Amino acid sequence: MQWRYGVIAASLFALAACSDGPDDGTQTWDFGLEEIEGSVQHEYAVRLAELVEERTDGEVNVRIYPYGRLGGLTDIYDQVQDGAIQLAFGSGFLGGTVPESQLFSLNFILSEDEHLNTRVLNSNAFLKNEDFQNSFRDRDLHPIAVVPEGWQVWTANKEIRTPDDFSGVAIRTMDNRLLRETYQAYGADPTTMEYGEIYSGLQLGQIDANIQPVFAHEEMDFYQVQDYMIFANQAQFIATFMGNRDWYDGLSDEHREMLDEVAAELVDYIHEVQVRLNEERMDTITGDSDIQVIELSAEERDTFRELSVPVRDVFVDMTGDRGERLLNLLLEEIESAREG
Ligand code: 6CS
Repeated sequence: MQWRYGVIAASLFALAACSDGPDDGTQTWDFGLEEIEGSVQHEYAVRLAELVEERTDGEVNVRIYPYGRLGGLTDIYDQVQDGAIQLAFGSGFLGGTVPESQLFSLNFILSEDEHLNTRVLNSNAFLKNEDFQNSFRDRDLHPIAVVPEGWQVWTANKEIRTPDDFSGVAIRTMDNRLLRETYQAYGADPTTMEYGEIYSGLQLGQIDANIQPVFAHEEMDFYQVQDYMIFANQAQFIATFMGNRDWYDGLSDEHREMLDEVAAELVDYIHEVQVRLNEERMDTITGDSDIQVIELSAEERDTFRELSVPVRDVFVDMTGDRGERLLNLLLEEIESAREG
């Protein structure tokens, strides 16, 4: 069944309750997701809510808003920046708000080991790095954790193994310049489109191809209108779990430490969840369709890797010295984790 997003105005008004609770000392933290129920972000939010409620003896209640309840993707970011909600996930569309977050859109900068990548991204050396923190904090946000959700997998209606195969293919990317430049370098015609519009975009032929982690291809039904799934392991889908900066800074020490602790505990938890969800959904896709699955060879991947390297300069042009330091830091931390 086709799924579409829609703004439910009532839920925006419901946010009037915000973080201040009734007179009994309880609080509600509103948490906006970029994904629907059943997704990796939803699993994360549900577990976070359970742990927060448990550790505060019910004093804090986390209210979850799956994708579509707060409007489109950039509406979610606007609301957490303004403090209308307290917590949110931000991924590819966040590039317009936090340009440095496009670091996570660069291709071929991570290792092949997803768990290693997850750990590096949440290490003190990276997550607590001043440049990383300030790239969010300068935009009224505070990054609490980084959540990789699985490899970004291409789908199309034709076999894609080389840049020539991408010629004339209108591929939908999330809305950031890094991704557009990357897919242009690969020879495709990148087109930006809101998450909730992709299914109809594919069905109506406005776009020919798509990029998502497996679980999203399945839960949004995208695979039903595509013939090929191509694994290039060029990038992982990465979201940042973030809070409104002033709200985070204004939390009691007890609540702030508890939130940081819970987020740290969820690093390994959500890694296992995303691996399981992506495997299960892949079984659903292959069991339910005759989609052709392609895994690029090392040589085929190398061709795309070479084309992706100059796009790193685009990232540096857009984000200056801070972006360059962050890119170098991530490359170094991945390399030393690989060697260690
Ligand atoms: O492609 C997108 O727009 C969305 N995909 C996922 C898997 N999560 C949120 C993101 O906005």
